[in-house]
Amino acid sequence: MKAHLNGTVSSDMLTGLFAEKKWISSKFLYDEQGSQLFEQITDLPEYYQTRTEAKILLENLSAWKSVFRKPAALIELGSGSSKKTKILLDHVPNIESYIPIDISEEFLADTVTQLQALYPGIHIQGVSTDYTQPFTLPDLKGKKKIVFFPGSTIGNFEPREAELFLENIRSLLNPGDQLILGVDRKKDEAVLKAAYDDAAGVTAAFNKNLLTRINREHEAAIDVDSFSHVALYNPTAGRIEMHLESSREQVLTLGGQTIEVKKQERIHTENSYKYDPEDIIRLGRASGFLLRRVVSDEREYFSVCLMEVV
Ligand code: AVJ
Repeated sequence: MKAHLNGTVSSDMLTGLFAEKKWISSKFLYDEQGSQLFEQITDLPEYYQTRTEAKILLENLSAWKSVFRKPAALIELGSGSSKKTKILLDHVPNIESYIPIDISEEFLADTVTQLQALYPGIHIQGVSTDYTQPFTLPDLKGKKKIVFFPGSTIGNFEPREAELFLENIRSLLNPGDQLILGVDRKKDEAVLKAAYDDAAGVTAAFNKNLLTRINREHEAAIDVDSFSHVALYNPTAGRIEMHLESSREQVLTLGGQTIEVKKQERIHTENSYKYDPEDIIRLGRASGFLLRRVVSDEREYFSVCLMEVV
């Protein structure tokens, strides 16, 4: 039984629930509630990623200044509220244009208005698109391009997808253009696990919100409390995995179709790959970038990588 072959259940979100190994794509974590929960995650004591990256950006201004030695355009993938970008906009001269790219059109328009008022000297032009799909940039008049992809978002791609994605970004650039890429490093398993299974249960709520979303958008009646949040480190793959584990045997009803779930069966909901410099070198080689510099915090929990188009 294939969900998408049947007129009643045709959503991308549900396809994986009919598979042998059940899964839901992590891109569905970010509805309004999920985006708010993710914002809360970034403030958790266990979730070191966001504050570590911000600290790296703020404490290594000379590195970013040298990237913008010549006037250039800054292009951000998945800009959101552009919180981290403000560190660059505030301290780095020579950013002539800023192109925030985000899927949420409304949110992007608000951000552009606010930023333009804050930075009247920078030409700001938002592009509302799903940047994981091929897209085009506005005409930047031959200006040097610097792509900013912070937040370790690259970790949500499968390794092969990450290569194809960066190859696609590479196709928008010219030799000498650069990529500033934020990645979460491989590290002690306990540190990683705590970051994805916090004491306050915010990450658990973020994960379970997927089921709440399915209930709302597909008139399902999944008992959300019968699933628990599982976060584990898969050392072979070098990734954190999130799953939803059923505490009992049950049958889910979705748009007239049923799905049997065994006791302790898991639905795989996210992979978050961790990258060490050697992994970044490999990723760059496969996609047309040379790793020029790795800037990290003192514990080497997180790295901001400077990569150049070859
Ligand atoms: C937004 C993909 C970087 O993988 O760390 C946080 C998402 N998932 N807690 C990450 C997430 C669970 C986050 N990224």
